[in-house]
Amino acid sequence: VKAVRFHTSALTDLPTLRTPQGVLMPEIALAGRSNVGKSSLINHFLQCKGLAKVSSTPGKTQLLNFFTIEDRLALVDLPGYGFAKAPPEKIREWNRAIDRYMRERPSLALILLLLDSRRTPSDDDLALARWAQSACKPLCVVFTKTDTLPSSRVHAQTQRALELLQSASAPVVHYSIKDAGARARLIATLHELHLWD
Ligand SMILES: Nc1nc2c(ncn2[C@@H]2O[C@H](COP(=O)(O)OP(=O)(O)OP(=O)(O)O)[C@@H](O)[C@H]2O)c(=O)[nH]1
Ligand SMILES: [Mg+2]
Repeated sequence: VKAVRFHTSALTDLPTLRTPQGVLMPEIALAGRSNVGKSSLINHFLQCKGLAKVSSTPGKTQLLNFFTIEDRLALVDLPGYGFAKAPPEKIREWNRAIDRYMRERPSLALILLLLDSRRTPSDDDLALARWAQSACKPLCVVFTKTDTLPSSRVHAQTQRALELLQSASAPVVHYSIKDAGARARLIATLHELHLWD
């Protein structure tokens, strides 16, 4: 990946990103509970260590962070949901910002719903998947941290999660920042969705 840039952080007053031709830049948003690995995936996928701030403490990303790729595609790192160790007013503020972004962003081209391979999807995960389907927003399910499960268990575990999600038509990607093949799998999926040349 060439020419990767951090563009802006914002919670309200989101930037309007355009290509050099003046067209709205399509955006891929990374959503999922705190600590699932959204920021880590961005750094790994873009091969740019430290670009997105990562932490083992949930609640690291507190703003919507916009990253651009060659001025033609943007990745949006969202705050995590389900993080209870912040003041309730903060959590409400993040949730409102995520909600508004999802509903009102005309350039939102794809939601990557990140799920920890080891865990059962939360009510928030299920609600987001249901909403994406009812609002006809393109969704891709990304199972993260696959390296933390024995490979023999990854399939059964993620299959169970998919049954709960009931998003049969959504593409699925298995991702680990310790797996060099993960990038290529995600690129292939983005390619099929016409978001990657
Ligand atoms: N073993 C393993 N750990 C991972 C992987 N991806 C992320 N992690 C770890 O998970 C923790 C959380 O990663 P983040 O990328 O900060 O998670 P996030 O979803 O951005 O979290 P918030 O910003 O709080 O919403 C960090 O300690 C990462 O090192 C992975 O593929 N495998
Ligand atoms: Mg983060």
